[in-house]
Amino acid sequence: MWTDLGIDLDKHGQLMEALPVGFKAIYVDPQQNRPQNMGFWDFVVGDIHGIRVSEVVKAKEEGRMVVGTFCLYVPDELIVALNGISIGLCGGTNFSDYASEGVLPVNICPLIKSALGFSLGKICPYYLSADFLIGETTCDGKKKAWEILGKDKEVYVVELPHCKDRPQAKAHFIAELKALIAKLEKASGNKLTPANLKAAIAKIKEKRDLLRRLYETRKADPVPISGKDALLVSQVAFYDDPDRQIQMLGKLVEEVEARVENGEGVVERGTKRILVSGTPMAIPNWKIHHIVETSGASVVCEETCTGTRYFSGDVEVKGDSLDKLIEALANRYLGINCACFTPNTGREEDIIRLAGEYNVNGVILYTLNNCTNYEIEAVTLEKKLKEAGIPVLPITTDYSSEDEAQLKNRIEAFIETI
Ligand code: BJ8
Repeated sequence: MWTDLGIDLDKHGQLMEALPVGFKAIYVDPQQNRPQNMGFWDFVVGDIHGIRVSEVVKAKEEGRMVVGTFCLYVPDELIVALNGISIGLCGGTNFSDYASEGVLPVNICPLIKSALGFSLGKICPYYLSADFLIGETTCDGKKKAWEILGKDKEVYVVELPHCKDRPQAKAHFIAELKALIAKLEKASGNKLTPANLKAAIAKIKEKRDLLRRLYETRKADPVPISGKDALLVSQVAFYDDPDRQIQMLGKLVEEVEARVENGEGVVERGTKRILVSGTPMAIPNWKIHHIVETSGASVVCEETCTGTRYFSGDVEVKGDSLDKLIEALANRYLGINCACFTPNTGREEDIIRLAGEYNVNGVILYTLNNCTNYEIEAVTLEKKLKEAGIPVLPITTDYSSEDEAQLKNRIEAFIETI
């Protein structure tokens, strides 16, 4: 299978050796009393390029469309409705950076560098399996990255309106969704109908509802699941089969809800509670959560695209026609508060609301190096959070381990003061 996919066997082998070692050191060894059902997610990491890749390859052989995506603004519902498979391809490690050297400037966001490295370096079987990629016009780095990736594999770009509160923004986004639908119909050989779209909306809602229930349990003190485990659940949801996710998430949620009822936690009651807000944390980026949770505090919520932004807001269906359903999709997706929009005051409101709901002691504003949009918002957010009486620590970092000791000092000092 690897040879057919064209994988770089050497580099891929190195990655497969390194990942379990890192996972054991971060997830298995330091954590106590994890929910039993996390065993599934441990297995998924151990088998990261195993069963799921075989499933995707088999589905492709059976004629199903496989699409790689990089952003929450690409609606999974459309791909699922057309019997396609959607795989999130954002990169969360600097392992692959060597492969994007020379095609990207040094000072670029690590997420983009990583994703391009995995793709161009032929290390990611999901990328190699994809029929095509769907990019989007969110940040400048991504926009230009599509031009580079496009030389290796077809990239279809969805153009997002950047002033999303304007009335014409919705019309523009709907037109973009319709163009995307035409592309997906052609690639899949299937036709979007009100029936298959409604079924896909219901399936994705079921997955989001379970993630929402999981997050609800994190409002409890003691918290029944670590931030690291909750983050892993969200990271895997981006590429695993939605039906399997619904089944396994259902079991996990029942277990952690029972823990809340019994007052059982992974840490002692009264442990300091942290909300992390900012750029997404693609697998295997566990850096900040690991530092926080080995410094005497718990991450109880993430206002990120690998956190609340992933599941908040429902597709409110108000009619049976395809047009009404597409409009409902546009409404839900334009409600996501990413820093690539201007203005983006909804994010500020979200963080302050979440800080209250999760009863946090402090907020870490997390930004990946060279992510201008989130870095600029962090300056304003720091002031707003302080005005609201919420302790805040801004952190800008990348995927390397070089600054870990320094970050640990800063985070420990922050936790002591809150
Ligand atoms: S909706 S956060 S997934 S764009 S970190 S690549 S913004 S320079 S990932 Fe994102 Fe969609 Fe927004 Fe979410 Fe650019 Fe920043 Fe890098 Fe980023």
